Amino acid sequence: MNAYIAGLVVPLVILLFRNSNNRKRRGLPADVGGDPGFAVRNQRVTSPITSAWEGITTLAELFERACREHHDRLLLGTRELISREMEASSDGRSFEKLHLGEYQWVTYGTVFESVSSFASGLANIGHVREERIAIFAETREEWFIALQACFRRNVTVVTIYASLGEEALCHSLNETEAATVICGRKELKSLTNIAGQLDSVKRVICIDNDIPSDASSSQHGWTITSFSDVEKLGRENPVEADLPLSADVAVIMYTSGSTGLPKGVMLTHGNILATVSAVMTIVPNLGTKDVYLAYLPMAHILELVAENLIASVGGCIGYGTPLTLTDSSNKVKRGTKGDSTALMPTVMAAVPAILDRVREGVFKKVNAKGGLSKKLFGIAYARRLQAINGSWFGAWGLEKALWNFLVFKKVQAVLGGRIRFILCGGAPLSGDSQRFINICLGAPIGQGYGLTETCAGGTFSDFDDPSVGRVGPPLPCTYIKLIDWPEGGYSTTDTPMPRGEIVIGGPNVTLGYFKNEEKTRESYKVDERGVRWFCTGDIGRFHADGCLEIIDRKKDIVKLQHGEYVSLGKVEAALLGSPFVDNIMLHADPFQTYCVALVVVSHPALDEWASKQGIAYSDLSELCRKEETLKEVHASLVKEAKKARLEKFEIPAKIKLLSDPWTPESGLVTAALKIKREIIRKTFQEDLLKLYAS
Ligand SMILES: *[C@@H]1O[C@H](CO)[C@@H](O)[C@H](O)[C@H]1NC(C)=O
Ligand SMILES: *[C@@H]1O[C@H](CO)[C@@H](O)[C@H](O)[C@H]1NC(C)=O
Ligand SMILES: *[C@@H]1O[C@H](CO)[C@@H](O)[C@H](O)[C@H]1NC(C)=O
Ligand SMILES: CC(=O)N[C@H]1CO[C@H](CO)[C@@H](O)[C@@H]1O
Repeated sequence: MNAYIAGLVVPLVILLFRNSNNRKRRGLPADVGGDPGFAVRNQRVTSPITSAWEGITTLAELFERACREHHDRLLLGTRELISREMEASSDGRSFEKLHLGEYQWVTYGTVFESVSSFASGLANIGHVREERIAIFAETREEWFIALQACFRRNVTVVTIYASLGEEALCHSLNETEAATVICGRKELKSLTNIAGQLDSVKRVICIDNDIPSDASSSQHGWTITSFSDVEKLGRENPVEADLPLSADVAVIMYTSGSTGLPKGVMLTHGNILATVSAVMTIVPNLGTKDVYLAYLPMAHILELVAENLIASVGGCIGYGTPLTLTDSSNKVKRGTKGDSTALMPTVMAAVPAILDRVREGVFKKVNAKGGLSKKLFGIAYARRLQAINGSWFGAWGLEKALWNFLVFKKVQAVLGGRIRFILCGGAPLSGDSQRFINICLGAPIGQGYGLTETCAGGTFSDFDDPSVGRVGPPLPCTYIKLIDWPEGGYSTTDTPMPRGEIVIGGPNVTLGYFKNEEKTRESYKVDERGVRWFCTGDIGRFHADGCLEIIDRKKDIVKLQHGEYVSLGKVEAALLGSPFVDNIMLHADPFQTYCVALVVVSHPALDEWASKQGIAYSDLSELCRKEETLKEVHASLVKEAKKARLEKFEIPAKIKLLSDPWTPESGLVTAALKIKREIIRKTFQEDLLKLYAS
């Protein structure tokens, strides 16, 4: 074939592919009951699926079946701890570094024995099945075993984030009257601190064997047993399983909401099974060859679903932590392996904040190297971006192999080099980060949209969909409906796409909030056909191919004094593009005519600017107070706002610069790093008032 013909044919093929790709319908209109609106279902199913396995209706049955089928395969792996060391940094503070060894594996058969023994042990130590068990621990092997053991005894598990504050911890234990708490040594300390306020807790099971003596004091009113002792007790005195039904509540999951005390969402076995079944149909060829790196909190619905999914198909789960994820992670002893290089996973789950961090880290490294490697990376990245833009066709072929070999192999090695799929959820992922993962890791991202209230079920993007910024068609277990929201100016008759509040229906929609009927009635509805619907408060629009895009959030829209609507989330997303901004919260007061913003500055960017300007400063907070800094950052925000074509009233007229980052520990952002508006507003109340007064 001569070059001329090739020059004609190749674009033609691409064009055809592009069109077929664009035309591929992923979601179809659905006939549903309830409030009128624009409803869509997944093209794979005619009505929502409830289970992908015949005769399986609960997670307990699913796990038992998998253990029978994959008896001798490896299921759970944990790294051996070789040593803990303290390392001093240059400023005199010392940090703990871990030296971790290889993964030590146990088979499905062995895990099933542990689960059965632990379940029997629970009965032996006096836990009756009507009582609830709270698991308050970091993601680890024992978490999974305890969860499955509770399922086998039809005990409802209360899940609590290990990073949750004491007030919220007390509230969730108290509200659910948890009788037994399973925790690690570190969490035991928080528990001991609030022991006086816990009336219901009778037993504590500590996962670590070295139980601190002050925790076992009899005055706390609880008995304390180690995890291994409970298992041993059960092995010696086996008790029959007491299996649940599909409609029984498997988990009460406390979500670290952005406002007030956390709410417990009741998830039935049927709910979680529906989501697990649906996600299974989305990830291509999921099976016994897959290795999953588990490090997100198990108290997050995404992780809970992912681990149950992997364990149902015969894959293996290796445990890690966010602080030991890669060779260069904070807690990894220099010269030793991070979790991902030790495990070499094929599948990972991630929240956008983590992928953003990976992306920044890689770009920083490339920039620091400079010279030829930077140039080569730039060329390779641009070529790949062009190739996959709009067509997954460009994702394959010789050129990809070449660039992978020359440039991206090193990036892929950071996560072990074998990643073939990334599940992403918890918050919208930026188009840039999605592209980065597509290109540098050469792996598709399944981006999910869902809430704990819908058991993470909502939408999920198809692996062969190359577009960015969208969250895919409805999962095969859900209907997604848009309904008009006139006050916000969104309607299902809008052109070019129908827009409205997102309402999710189907078997994955949970029973509601535990002991909170009022809130449940506010957000959940059952239609005349018996389908449950959850009103998300998110605003979305449907593309022609049936894929959803999240465009706004109801609560985050404020009407200014002159009647203009400001969508806080939209504006923040645009302003985050400024290099000076690490985090930002826009504040709009309905009694004012303009917005203001709190800006957490990015230290490196500001530092670079200051040294270029020759501005001397002793600490960052001093630099943040300087008039010229304020001017520079504001100008940068205005630039970003113009780029995003924001209206004048949407641009913060005044800003306050903050030097301390917002972290989950400070309580200002959720564990998934979403900002907690109410809390931030309260914390910086005076600063906000001053901004309006000045
Ligand atoms: C499981 O436990 C719940 C709550 O204690 C109970 O209502 C339900 O009947 C139990 N299910 C079975 C199958 O016994
Ligand atoms: C816990 O519950 C008890 C009664 O059940 C109540 O007296 C106490 O105030 C509650 N504590 C908290 C912190 O909610
Ligand atoms: C990707 O495609 C879109 C439209 O198809 C175009 O507007 C955009 O400039 C392209 N980007 C790159 C980097 O090629
Ligand atoms: C628990 C629950 O909400 N179950 C419902 C799931 O959806 C089906 C129909 O899609 C209903 O019949 C169930 O009642």
